[in-house]
Amino acid sequence: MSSSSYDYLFKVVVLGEGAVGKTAIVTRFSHGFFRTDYKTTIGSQFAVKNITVTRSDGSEVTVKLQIWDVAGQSRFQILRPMYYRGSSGGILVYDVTRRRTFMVLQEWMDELTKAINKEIPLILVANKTDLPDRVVEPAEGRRFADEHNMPYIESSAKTGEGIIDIFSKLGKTLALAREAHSNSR
Ligand code: G3D
Ligand code: MG
Repeated sequence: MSSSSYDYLFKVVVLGEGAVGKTAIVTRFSHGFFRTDYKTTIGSQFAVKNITVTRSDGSEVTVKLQIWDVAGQSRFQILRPMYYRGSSGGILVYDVTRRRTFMVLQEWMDELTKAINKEIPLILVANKTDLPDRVVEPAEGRRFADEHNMPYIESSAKTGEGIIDIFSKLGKTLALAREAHSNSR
């Protein structure tokens, strides 16, 4: 199927502190490789990729995800609300080797909610699980995710662990919610 053919299109934003691995996750998902030489994201950029979602009756829907990789550095803070607009879902990323990136998750959620004036489905991603110097334990991440009613996924953009799962879970949530909504009208 060509990538121009799809049933639903959703804008997804990737949030989190600088250097947690947002660009690495998006690159790994959309191109299937891990690079260490790309530049710090300036402003924002997006990648587009189709995924296939299977309904409970076994039929399939093609979901096109437009994934916005928003710059985490505070000097871009003033621009970010503009990039959040129109997003249907979000991926909230922290780095398991840096506790600070976990402590500020609520601030990222608040910034997003404030910019778009509503709550949208989010997925919590604990990235860099391949590194030996992990400090944020899985139970802590899972608790935060439970408290905010979102799925929790452990990932490594380096090994690829969890990467496809992040996008297929979010894409499925968004597609099925859209269908439930249009069926109820
Ligand atoms: P950001 O987009 O959130 O700012 P980047 O983060 O994707 O630019 O990643 C920041 C650094 O972390 C990069 O290293 C990148 O290679 C590394 N990184 C991202 N994800 C992982 C991961 O899952 N495992 C490991 N080991 N490293 C990861 P450099 O050295 O290029 O700055
Ligand atoms: Mg980046």
